[in-house]
Amino acid sequence: MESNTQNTPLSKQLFGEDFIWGVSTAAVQIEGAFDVDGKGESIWDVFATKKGKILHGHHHYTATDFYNRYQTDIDLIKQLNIPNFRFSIAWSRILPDGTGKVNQAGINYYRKVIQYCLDNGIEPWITLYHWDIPHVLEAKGGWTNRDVVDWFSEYVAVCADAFGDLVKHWMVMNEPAVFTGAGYFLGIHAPGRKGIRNFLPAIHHAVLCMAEGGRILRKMLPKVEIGTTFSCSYVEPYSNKPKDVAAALRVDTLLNRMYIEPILGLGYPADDLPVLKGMEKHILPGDMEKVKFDFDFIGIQNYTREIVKHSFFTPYIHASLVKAERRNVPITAMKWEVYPESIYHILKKYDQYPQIKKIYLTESGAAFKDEVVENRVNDPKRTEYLQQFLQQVLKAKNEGSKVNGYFIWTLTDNFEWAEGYNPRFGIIYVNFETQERIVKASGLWYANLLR
Ligand code: GCO
Repeated sequence: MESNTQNTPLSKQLFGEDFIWGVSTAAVQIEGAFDVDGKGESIWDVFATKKGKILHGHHHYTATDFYNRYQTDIDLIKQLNIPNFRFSIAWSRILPDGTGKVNQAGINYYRKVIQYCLDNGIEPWITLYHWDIPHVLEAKGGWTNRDVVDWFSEYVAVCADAFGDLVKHWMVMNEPAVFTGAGYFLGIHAPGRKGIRNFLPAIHHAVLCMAEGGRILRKMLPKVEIGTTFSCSYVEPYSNKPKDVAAALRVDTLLNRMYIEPILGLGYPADDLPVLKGMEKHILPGDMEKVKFDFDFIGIQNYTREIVKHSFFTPYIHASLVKAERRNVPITAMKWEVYPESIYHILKKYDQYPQIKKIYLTESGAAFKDEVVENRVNDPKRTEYLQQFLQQVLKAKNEGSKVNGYFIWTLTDNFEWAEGYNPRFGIIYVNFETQERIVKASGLWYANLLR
């Protein structure tokens, strides 16, 4: 039965006492300080030096200077009444050479951040891998080299040991579909590799690492809550023509099923996405057992929906996305369709997997052009998007969804990967010249909701 929550004003009580409210960030996008205190090079540090890879020649070398300003930003989180803060650890701060020598300064830094959260009554949520493998490991093949399972396992164990006394919520990985797809197939994100030859092994190794990372955390920290996060988009066919419907199924499999199903013990969905059959040569005996892990929660991240049609000329997938701009629908600064209903459908889909115990929405947000007027930023489109999105979450929750948490992407405007600094996703505005922060109207709205 569909419940009608569309017209109920939002309040946090409607989501229940134990619903988790938070905000999300990622190391590369905010920290800056890319070469200080013993940090090694990450793939993004190298990618940013390559001409034409990042729009306007932007780079993340300073970003929002969170490395030095973490206290200011955590103070702001507190001011906005946000009880949970999700951030990632930069592998190359902890293990500058990828493996081996541990950089104590890196550990000390994150312990200070974590302790400052705790001192302010904010619960830290750690993501172990948000797309920044050390460059030395990429030089040995990175995610395409099966040794990454050993490298990653070592890194996870070092972090569990370093932060396990303080941190109760862990996410092994952020959006494997994006870092393998954009980084190892399309070449538009670091490390900039292309082709199916790189993509297929990267997928399998990322899935192995997610499960292995989960096992290491559970063994070393039996009491903490362990999850991992996936990017999801609601996929619909452009028309009812069988070819478009079949194309939509392939894209849905690629975007929404390929990484989670092996983890849940269902194997790779190669029947619905035949190109995955090419992965067989990377799967060793026993691997399909190793890719399973019983996560305490699954993190879901959703920004939009995709409309798909058959495309004879697109290799492997024979499908293409019908761009939102061409569909005459409202779009964000990323040119993504504004479609908050997407999350309702996504939740319905993931609720159907009995293996999933709990879902947190670990990212959701929207980039719009912001303007500072008299030291204020009025961003009604963002607030409206976030409200409508939450209405859809509530609707699903009232219908029995396993969703029990929501983290806004993101705290401050930041480095949006290959798009540089132009798309602003923050609920806090950043002047990148002066590093001044201004809480946007959307930030005040969130603070009010969480009061
Ligand atoms: C993600 C990305 C974020 C992006 C956001 C907007 O996890 O999806 O990690 O880093 O900034 O998705 O594109």
